[in-house]
Parts: sequence; C-alpha cells; structure tokens
Amino acid sequence: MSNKKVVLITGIGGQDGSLLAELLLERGYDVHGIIRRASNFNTQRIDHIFNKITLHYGDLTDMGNITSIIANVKPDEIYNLAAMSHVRVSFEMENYTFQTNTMGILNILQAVRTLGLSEKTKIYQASTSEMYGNTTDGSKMLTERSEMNPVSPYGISKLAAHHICNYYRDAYNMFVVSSVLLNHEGERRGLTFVTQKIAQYVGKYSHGKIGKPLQLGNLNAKRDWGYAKDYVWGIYLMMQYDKPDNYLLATGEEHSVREFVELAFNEIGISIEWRGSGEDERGYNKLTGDLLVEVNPKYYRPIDIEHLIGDASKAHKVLGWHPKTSFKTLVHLMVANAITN
Ligand code: NAP
Ligand code: G4F
Repeated sequence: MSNKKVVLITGIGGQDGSLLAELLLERGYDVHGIIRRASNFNTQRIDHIFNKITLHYGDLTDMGNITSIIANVKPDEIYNLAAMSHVRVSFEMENYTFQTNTMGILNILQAVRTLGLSEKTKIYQASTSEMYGNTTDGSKMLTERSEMNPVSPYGISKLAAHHICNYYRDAYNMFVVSSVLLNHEGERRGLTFVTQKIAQYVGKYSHGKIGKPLQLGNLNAKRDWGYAKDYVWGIYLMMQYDKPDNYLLATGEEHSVREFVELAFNEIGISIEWRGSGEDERGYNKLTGDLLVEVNPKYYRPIDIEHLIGDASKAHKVLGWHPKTSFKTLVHLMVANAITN
C-alpha cells in the first residue's frame, strides 16, 4: 500500500483546481479530480498533468455520483473548488447556482459522514467575499467576523454553504475549513471575468486585431485583486494546520476596473484618456484619439458590489501566509500571457 496522501479536488479543471493539482503533485499526493462531461474537451488547464492524475466524471448536484466517487477514492483531503462561480450569471441561473454551490458541499459532507470517513477526511470549502454584499464603502477592511449581507444569488448560495460547513465542524467534530477568498486572478482566469476579459483584449490589440472597442460594465467597481497561485498556497496551508478554522485571504488593496484597464493598456505603451460619464464614458488612446473602451449596460448587474477589500491578518498570524504578487505584477503577468498565447 502506498503512503501517499490521497486528495480529491472538485473543479480540478478550473483556475484554482488546476493550480492546486500542480501544487499537490509537487508535494507527493495521489491526486484525483472531478470533471464534468462536456461535448468538447474541458481539460485545457490540466492537459499538461493529465497522465499524473486520476479523473472521475461527476457533478456536484448528483449525490449518488459524488458519494460513489468518495467511497472509491477514500480521500485524506477534499478540496471543494467546483462552483457556478460567475456572479452575473447567477442572476440568470438562480436554481442551478443553489444546486451546485449550496447542495454540492452538503452532498460532500453527507457522503463523508455516512461513509464513516469523518475522522479520516479533511474538507475544504471555497467561500467568497461576495458573501459580504455592500457592507463597506472601502474605508473598512473586511475580516472573518464582518457582517455578511449578500446581494447576489451566488453570494447567498455561498453564505448558506459557509454556514453548512460551520455546522458540520461544530456538530460532528469534522475537519472542515471554509475560507473567504477575495478576488484572485491569473493566467488561467476564465475568459468572462473582467480582468481576463481586459487582458485578452489588450493582447489581441497588441497584435493588430482591432475589432470593436472593449465593452465593459461597471468601471467604478473596486476589487481586492490577488494572484491565484498565492491564494492556492494559502488554501493548502489552512488544510495542513492542526485544527480546522475559517480564514480570509486578501491583499489589503483595492483597485477599480478603470485602473485595471489603464494598467493593462500601459503594458503595451498606451495611455488611456477617459471622457464622459456613466453609460457614456469612453476610454481613448491619449496619443492617437482612437476609441478603445466603451461602457455597455449589458454587463451591468441587477445589484453590484462597489467595494471589496480584505484584511488577512489572521492568515498572516496563524498560517504565516502573505500574498507575494503585487497588483501591478498581476496585470503584467496576465497581459504578457495574453500577448503570447
Ligand atoms: P472556475 O475557474 O470557474 O472553476 C470552477 C470549476 O467548477 C470548473 O472546473 C467547472 O467545470 C466546475 N463546476 C462548475 N459547476 C460544477 C458542477 N455542478 N459539478 C462539478 N463541477 C462543476 O472557478 P475558480 O476561480 O477556480 O474558483 C474556485 C472556487 O473558488 C469556486 O468555488 C469559486 O466560487 C471560489 N472563489 C473564487 C474566487 C476567485 O476570485 N477566483 C474568489 C472567491 C471564491 P467546467 O470547467 O466544466 O465549467
Ligand atoms: O470579474 P468579475 O466578474 O468578478 P466578481 O463578480 O467580483 O466575482 C469574482 O470574485 C468573487 C470574489 O469576490 C468570486 F467569489 C467569484 O467566483 C468571482 O471569481 O467582476 C468584477 C467587477 C464587478 O463589479 C463587475 O460588475 O467588475 C465589474 N465589471 C465591469 N465590467 C465586469 C465587467 N465584470 C465582468 N465579468 N465583465 C465585464 O464586462
């Protein structure tokens, strides 16, 4: 029998799941992951490690399927990274968002408990700053203890999941960690999240692929944007600590969508000049006057969160976790990747 620790990662094909799979392979784990059946290949982010991991077809909403995977794999650690993770889409897919994000973790917890694995299997849940809602104007740093008033189906589904995790840890004495992650991005970020959308546009523009101007929604929104690799390291540390607890990971800085646009175009030597306001705001190349960015209300949300900024002191103190990548470096890495790929 192998001494390797066995891990099961849901959402292994996603941004964080693929980064975590690499990290755990490096640390000698036997890595298993759950992917969904799709009519096209959906393993681009894990193709380079395909032969080193074991994949299982599954869906968080399918209790029988999840239970049988856990029964077969008998993992030492489960990282639940699968989610309907797009906030705007959650307004259009409310029911499915709850089925995946809330019932999904409940299915995992119930499976572990009923299979008699409660003492063996540690469980990680990816919670989110969307759980806070509009509770700060940016002058107050969010912590693990801040008030939570989510304003999106996504945020509500994740807050319910967070409470389910707390309840399982307290009621059944299980090793369950639920951590609040502020936005984290990188080269593998999904194409419809704002940072990657901007980086990809700038990458194409640098190659002369000039179509219509970049279409964006709320330019004023501010986020605490970190680098996904740093966050995945923090997630790993939480699961290695001797007792389960909830931690918040953040950089402690917030920047607006508008600032992200400016820095991203700066990477290819373009300065942006903004003219107009609200739906009529536009971003021009300061030197040539070319129109580069337009506001398109199609990308507005029924309710948006204007500020998200977090204080990760607890993770610093207890786990020794610090984000290593600055905002400027993050933008640089994403644009450089978009230019080369
Ligand atoms: P992501 O790139 O969107 O990856 C999510 C993964 O979940 C994808 O592989 C997706 O599969 C899979 N998935 C979706 N629905 C599923 C279902 N019903 N059953 C099984 N798998 C399903 O997300 P991420 O950015 O890596 O985020 C990882 C986790 O952290 C998520 O839970 C997210 O909500 C949470 N989080 C992320 C951030 C952030 O800024 N990135 C911040 C806070 C919390 P397909 O590839 O087939 O779509
Ligand atoms: O990139 P976003 O879609 O990320 P959002 O909504 O903050 O959610 C991400 O972070 C959460 C943590 O806080 C995660 F839990 C969640 O899974 C996801 O990873 O939007 C960021 C901001 C929003 O205010 C949005 O209104 O950018 C604004 N925005 C402006 N124009 C846009 C666009 N967002 C998107 N996706 N597309 C736009 O064109």
